[in-house]
Amino acid sequence: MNTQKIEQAYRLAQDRYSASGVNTQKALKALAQIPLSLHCWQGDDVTGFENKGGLSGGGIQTTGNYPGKARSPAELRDDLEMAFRMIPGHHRLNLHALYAETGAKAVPRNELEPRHFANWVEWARIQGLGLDFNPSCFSHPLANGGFTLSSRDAGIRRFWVEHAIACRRIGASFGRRLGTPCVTNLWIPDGFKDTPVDRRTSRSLLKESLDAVFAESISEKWNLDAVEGKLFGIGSESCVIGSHEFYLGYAIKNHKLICLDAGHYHPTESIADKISSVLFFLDAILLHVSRGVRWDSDHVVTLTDDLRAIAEEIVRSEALDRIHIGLDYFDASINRVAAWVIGARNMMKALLIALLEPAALLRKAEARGDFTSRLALQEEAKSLPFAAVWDYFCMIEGVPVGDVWLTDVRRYEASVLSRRKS
Ligand code: RNT
Ligand code: ZN
Repeated sequence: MNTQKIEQAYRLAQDRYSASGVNTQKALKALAQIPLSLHCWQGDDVTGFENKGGLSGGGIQTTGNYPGKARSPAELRDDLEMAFRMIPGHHRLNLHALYAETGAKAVPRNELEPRHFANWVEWARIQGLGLDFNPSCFSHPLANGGFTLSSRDAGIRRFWVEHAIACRRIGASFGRRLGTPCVTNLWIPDGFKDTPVDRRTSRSLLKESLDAVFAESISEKWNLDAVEGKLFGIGSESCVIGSHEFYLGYAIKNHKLICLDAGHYHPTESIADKISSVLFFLDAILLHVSRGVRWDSDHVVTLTDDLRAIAEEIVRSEALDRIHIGLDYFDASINRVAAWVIGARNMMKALLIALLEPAALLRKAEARGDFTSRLALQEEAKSLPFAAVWDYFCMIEGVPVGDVWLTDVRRYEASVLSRRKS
């Protein structure tokens, strides 16, 4: 697209917004400073590089076999670089323990060390990316029974406790090396397919395990611990041990971050409404922005009302520095680089729309109890020319404007992805 036209359209939009009391320059400045944590696992369907066989039971499922998935850390990093070139702003990368590079030697997950992520850290440093981290308590023989940290088997519990301890240390090493705290998020698949009779024992085992995981004090300057609950999963339909209430309670009592995953609640329950509540009781939160579709919690993020509501609450919170925004979805049925780009651009777009909200007018109307004006203004705001501001943002950030990025990704697909034989 023609640079001058993008600029012209932006100037017109700027005037239009300023008539509603909105400063577009200020919005763009704020947007450029909001990092997203891009999840590495969209690039290879949560496979990792431990064993060639792919997911080996327990907890996570992807569907689809679109060609071209990354088969090695180097390929995954190439794909990520490609994706980051299409996403405006300055972001982070979210790694899972599964993505360790242990060379020829297999290293059990409870023995992982910072050195197994040395290449990732070096690459992140060069790319100017902060790193976030996750223990991988799934896709493993010891997760096959459906229980990890809450297993009735003390040996299995011990293994996963040691893994999570190792991960906190690895997270801290990322933080120290890159000079920005790593959010290390703990999610486990534990739960019952059918109705349990003793939820309490499982939950007390989980609590005990968590206490052991977090016993070592690690500076929050380098590592921030988050815990992620869920309503149900495949194979844990009837009861998830680490439920929302369990972890919210744990996080408040133990000074942890709660991770709110958009796909982990009842279908009409939105995490947007939770943000302003939990921020009273926690220093910081982690979001897993995702899109639930029926029973799946992890579709590619699209620009839905739900996403917009999440972005609005992030912006309205005036606590942007306490909200860590991670993406969490995986679709193996479409081009994986495109999936990253679509979801991340949508998150940024939703944040921009939220930053362009005629906030002062809306707040005034609400404060005086004028809900008619509030509704009228909210609806009118939906057709304000945010697209011109978005195009301009992409342009000044040096990323493709409009759907041009797809041409670039297709080219990459033809020259790189489609040559990968699995
Ligand atoms: C699973 C959780 C979890 C995972 C990633 C891979 O339901 O959402 O966050 O998606 O850790
Ligand atoms: Zn999640």
